[in-house]
Amino acid sequence: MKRIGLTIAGLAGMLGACGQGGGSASGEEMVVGFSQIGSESGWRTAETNAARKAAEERQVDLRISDAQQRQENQIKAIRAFIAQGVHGILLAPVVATGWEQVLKEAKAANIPVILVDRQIETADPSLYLSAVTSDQVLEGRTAGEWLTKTAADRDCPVVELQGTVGSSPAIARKKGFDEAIAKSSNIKIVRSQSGDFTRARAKEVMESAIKSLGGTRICAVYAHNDDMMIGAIQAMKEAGLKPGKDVLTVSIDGVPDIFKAMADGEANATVELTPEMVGPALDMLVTYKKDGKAPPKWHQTPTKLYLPDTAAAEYERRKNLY
Ligand code: GZL
Repeated sequence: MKRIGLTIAGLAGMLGACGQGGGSASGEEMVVGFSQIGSESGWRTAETNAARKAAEERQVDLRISDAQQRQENQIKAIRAFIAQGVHGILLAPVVATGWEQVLKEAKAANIPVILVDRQIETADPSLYLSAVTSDQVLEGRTAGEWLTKTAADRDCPVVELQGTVGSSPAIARKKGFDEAIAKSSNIKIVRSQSGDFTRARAKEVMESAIKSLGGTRICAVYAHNDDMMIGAIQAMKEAGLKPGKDVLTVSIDGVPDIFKAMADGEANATVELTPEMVGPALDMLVTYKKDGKAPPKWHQTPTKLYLPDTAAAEYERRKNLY
């Protein structure tokens, strides 16, 4: 957990100044806890780096805890933030369920919680102030629509590499993709398995898919994030397949390495997800602490499809940002 030292008196003074909703809190007086999932992908690391930068720009004392993709670690971190009396908590929930109890404790402590990059399933939406996420169903639909257009002329068996089981992006990106291909009888998912959003696990899953599918030609791979696609590309090349040529690829995030793969002719499409999630969340918290006005329940970040024609330029533009 990244901590910046603060005297108890200093913190008490700030809490007094900020009070319940009103007070003079502005960025420089804010202490915010961020329960981050881990560092499972290039996108996640970029999100954490963007969070640090956003906090510095707003002079917010942001305390980031890395849960190593374990929900119990996130729950522990949230309880620690409550005990420290932070002004707000940001949560990137590794899975969509199991948050009610700890969010009730934050609510009882009058600490607003904002979800970033993933959603939770709850019957009580008052447990969080707002959510800063993309439309993850739209991401899956965008990927599926690209494939239905690109493979309209052929029978297309698809291998799907799902994200972390039970996470909102894995659920939503599958839903959107399935909806998009539903009307195209030539496109069939023949193998769908979780690669947990990591390159290493996805490579293993792709290796076993290639073996178990034997002679079945794989027409396309759909991965819920680019890092899993990079792992799958390595597996396909080691098996003598030509990703980007014989096997179509489409994935989500827009990390530099997928643009490099597209520029090298080894990938075909990516759906961009911005890593800038914490900046908008901090702005909401500062405004909420100042005037007590609740922000909209959802701050939607944009979704955009990228193809090989702009990949080389996009790679050059992004390679130092991540
Ligand atoms: C989606 C985010 C996902 C990314 C992956 O908003 O939660 O988690 O697509 C990351 O790269 O692991």
